Amino acid sequence: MIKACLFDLDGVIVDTARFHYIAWKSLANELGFEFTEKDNERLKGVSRMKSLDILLEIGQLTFTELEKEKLADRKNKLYVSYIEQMTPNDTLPGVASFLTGLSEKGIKTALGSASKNAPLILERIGLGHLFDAIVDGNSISSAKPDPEVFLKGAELLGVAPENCVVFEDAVAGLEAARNAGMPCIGIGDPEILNLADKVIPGFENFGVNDLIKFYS
Ligand code: B16
Ligand code: MG
Repeated sequence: MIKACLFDLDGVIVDTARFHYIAWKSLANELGFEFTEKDNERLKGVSRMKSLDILLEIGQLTFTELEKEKLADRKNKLYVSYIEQMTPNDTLPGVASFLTGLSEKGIKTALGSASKNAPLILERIGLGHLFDAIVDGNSISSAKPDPEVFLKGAELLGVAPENCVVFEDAVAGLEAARNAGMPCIGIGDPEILNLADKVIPGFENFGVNDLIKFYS
């Protein structure tokens, strides 16, 4: 029985992956190497510092921890300048009505994101009030695929992991859901997200009744 839904942010509620991509690409270019959209797939759902490590591995460059902090900060400033321009229109189709539908059925909701910028994004798109709990990169110590982000969300909602459903667009996020013992639905490509119970393209043609039916 579903009592709560936990949502990843980037790639599920909003499409901020393209902003991450152009900000990381700009840093890579400054450092003198190319960074492709295919390379960017490896960064989805991964923390900021882990993302930088992957980027530097692609560029075959090594830096001290202090230099890496500065590089990550540079990328983040550029990324924030993009997300500051976001409006409620940047919410992915069907998301707002799906969240409202859950609340009407008494199903609780939590955000489970790796992003430290989650509060700013929620403020820009105006959806913060539709979440009963928020867990993001500021409140966790272990990144996905560690289950901490989702276990913390379930705990804040007072719901057992097996009664939660996670919505995720990244493999690391689905692994985190599985590690938390939670059912999960992938948003995106079924071939990549094969750990999920079901994969949907988004919430445009998937309502709360479809969710309840799928897990009954
Ligand atoms: P920030 P999610 C993740 O968000 C992104 O998918 C990932 O690409 C990013 O590196 C990570 O947040 C950290 O983001 O730099 O804003 O703290 O998909 O878990 O909502
Ligand atoms: Mg994501």
